[in-house]
Amino acid sequence: MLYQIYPRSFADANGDGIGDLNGIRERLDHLSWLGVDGLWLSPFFRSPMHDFGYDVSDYCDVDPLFGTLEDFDALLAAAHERGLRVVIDWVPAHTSKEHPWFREARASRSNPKRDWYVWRDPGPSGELPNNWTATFTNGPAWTLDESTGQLYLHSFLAEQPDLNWENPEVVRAQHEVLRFWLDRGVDGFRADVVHNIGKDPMLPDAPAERARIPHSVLNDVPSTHEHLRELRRLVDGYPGERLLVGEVFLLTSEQIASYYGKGDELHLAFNFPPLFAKWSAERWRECIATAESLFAEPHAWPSWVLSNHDQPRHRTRYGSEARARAAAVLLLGLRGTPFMYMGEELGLEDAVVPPERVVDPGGRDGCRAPFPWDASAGHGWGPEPWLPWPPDAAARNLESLRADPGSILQLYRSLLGLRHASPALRLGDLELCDAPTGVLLFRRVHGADERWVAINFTEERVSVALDPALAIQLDSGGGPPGRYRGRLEPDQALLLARG
Ligand code: TEU
Ligand code: CA
Repeated sequence: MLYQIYPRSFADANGDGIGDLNGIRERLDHLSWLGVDGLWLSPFFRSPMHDFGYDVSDYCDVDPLFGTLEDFDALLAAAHERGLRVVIDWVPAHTSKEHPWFREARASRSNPKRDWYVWRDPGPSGELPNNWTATFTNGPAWTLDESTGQLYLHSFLAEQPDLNWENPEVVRAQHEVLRFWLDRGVDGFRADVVHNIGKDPMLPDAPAERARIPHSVLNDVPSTHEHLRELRRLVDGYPGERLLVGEVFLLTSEQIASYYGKGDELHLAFNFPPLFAKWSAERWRECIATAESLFAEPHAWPSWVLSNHDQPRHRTRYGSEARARAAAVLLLGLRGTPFMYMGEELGLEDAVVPPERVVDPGGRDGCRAPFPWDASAGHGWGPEPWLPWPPDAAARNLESLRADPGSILQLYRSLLGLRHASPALRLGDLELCDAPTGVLLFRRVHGADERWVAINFTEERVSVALDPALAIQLDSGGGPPGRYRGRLEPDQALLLARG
């Protein structure tokens, strides 16, 4: 289980209202107590913050808002002391407009770094090179650089020019970035929109029916796979286990699966279709069957994610705490590597952000609300944090939920403990089993260890016959372990074992 931290919103050590690296270090006990295996930190690098750190102006330094390199080293050491892995974000496909590489590139057409980015001449009447659209604005993915008279490509904001990975110097420079952090001791990288590093050299128009879809979601070319094989060799060349998990933001699981190569590209790729699946047994059954067929060993391994810093939280999407609790059993019962997003363990909903406080160009502020640590007015933060609190923070905060044995927080902790102790849950095969409409039932087996997960996605009580030798180990609804009574309550999930 990897736990995603969005540094701005986790914990603020110096009291400026913005989370920082020292804040994370001071709160590591929470993560050890919860039972996660490692952290993934969203970007904390130098950045003008047009995309809140996904616009990097120096890959090898910490933004002063978050601290210093020494603070990072201290965080890494403290995490490792507790046996927690640390995976950091790496944004290979674009830099900030303020990165020295781009400043040089735009200085003149003949600058040696010109070709580190993607430039084209406008047509005679200012026509654009193609119909690609940028994420967030849905405007053109091209912006004119007035002083040199050429257009540069940006799959995201105009402040985020795309790098040209066709240029071997760019590849070398990005490899150096990875070495810098691997040498410092990080356990791996979450590679941001990594499918977007390669580009079709012809830069062809997107098909007319897809012209309005941001091009970053369509870009899927062979050259990227060559780059990934090199990156995999680089990462695997380091001692210990280092992880390369890629954000492959493409439309289908089939496309995503191809980024594992033959076991020689990404170790893991986020499988996003389930993140967009609605609360439905039938839909989830399909997602699991697809993952079982596509992310098969030895070359691949599934990953599961319900929430992150880009999408409305699943507690908000699914619409109730009962469902969020059942979803926790689902997430931690599946075969593969689960990811959870900070605050998921509190059952946080998205904050309601009034228009005057919206700051993200993609409108993703709601899921980035600060983490409430305690019941006090400041919830463990000094002054007002950079975004409003999630709903109900007076009751829904770490301190209050720790004191409540029936809370969703305690449910997550129990589940993580059970998963750690069970080879079937961590490593076992998964078998989808027949179940009544609206119910998802699967079995996990590893050697003599066997677990069952049963989830009722409906609003009705449903009778489900199970092997009488099975007993409840954990009930998402908070009921006691022990005898299974032949039925599931609405939105209830059970973890069962031979008892
Ligand atoms: O996200 C990639 C991406 O495609 C999403 O931005 C998605 O299109 C959007 O969130 C839909 O709401 C990654 C990062 O996770 C995101 O935070 C960055 O903004 C983006 O890349 C650019 O680096
Ligand atoms: Ca701070």
